[in-house]
Amino acid sequence: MSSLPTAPGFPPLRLRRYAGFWLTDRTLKFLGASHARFSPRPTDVLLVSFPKTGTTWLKALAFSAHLPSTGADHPLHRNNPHDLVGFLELAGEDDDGLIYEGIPSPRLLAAHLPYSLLPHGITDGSGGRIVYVCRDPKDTLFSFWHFHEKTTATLQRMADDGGASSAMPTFEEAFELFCKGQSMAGPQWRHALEYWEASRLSPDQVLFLRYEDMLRDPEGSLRKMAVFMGCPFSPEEEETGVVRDIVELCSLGMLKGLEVNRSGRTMLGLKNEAFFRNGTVGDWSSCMTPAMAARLDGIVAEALEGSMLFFLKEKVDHVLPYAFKTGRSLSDQ
Ligand code: PAP
Repeated sequence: MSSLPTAPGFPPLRLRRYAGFWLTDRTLKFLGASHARFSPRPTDVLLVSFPKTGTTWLKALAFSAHLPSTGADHPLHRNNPHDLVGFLELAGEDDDGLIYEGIPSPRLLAAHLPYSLLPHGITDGSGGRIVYVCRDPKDTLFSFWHFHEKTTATLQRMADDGGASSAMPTFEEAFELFCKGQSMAGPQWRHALEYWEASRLSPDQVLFLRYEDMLRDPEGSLRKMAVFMGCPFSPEEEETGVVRDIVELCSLGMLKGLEVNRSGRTMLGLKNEAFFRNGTVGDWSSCMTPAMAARLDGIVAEALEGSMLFFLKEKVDHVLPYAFKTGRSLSDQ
């Protein structure tokens, strides 16, 4: 690890560049151990995202899709979604045994890891299915900015452990770092591109979702996820409104208002409330000038050129029939 290039990131943690991504020491330590300590199962479902792109919501929906009802005894009434679906890379460092081996099948797990750095057993086709969610990078950065403001003390502790500067950056400084890809698991566009390519090569193994589409059609997105995860809703469940009930229970307004999410803490000691804010599209415009937005869009467009991946789907619908002919593989980058 000590031989890898290091740089400050946003949030202000020391990051190291490995295999094209900027990663924290904690993630790098996990990578060293994970291949031997994680034993994938064909029934596993892994929820993957770049941070701040819809992870918490995806966890709540996927978890609920596996349960028969949304009544008062539903675990979301007493637990933050992050406490119900654990991150691979946060699995107990000191535990010598296999990671998450105690969870009965079908297991629901999560990761912020790039596709190319997942344990091999997951990506070689023998380790279950992956649901990936992506989000417009401008909104991702803006969401990160607010999360950072709400969790400064915890992030400072993490920064101290990692030897990084814990000084509060300005939004402009955070923007510069994000544009250079220097954020946890960044660059975001490379992260999304790997999963996009994997979803095109193996649509049965990787489902690629967009946060913006989920906001537009939460019920349709949930149905799609449930079919993909192997737990489609039955006609009886459809008739009794289970899909609508799950969407309601997992809505931002509902989760944000629950006592557990207003007061408790979750992984790494982070406040539950920090994971719930506005959940809208285009919020970035209150902090980013049009010139900044155009610059970030340009960086993303250049990185994705020829790949057929666009963060906003309207573009996909428009361009896909033509772009399909010019698909470029990740290995060309
Ligand atoms: P994480 O990667 O640290 O887990 P993640 O959940 O991916 O964070 O991102 C948080 C964003 O999801 C927040 O977006 P915002 O800052 O733009 O508002 C948060 O509000 C949003 N979010 C959390 N829960 C939900 C939900 N149930 N429905 C819609 N959006 C949600």
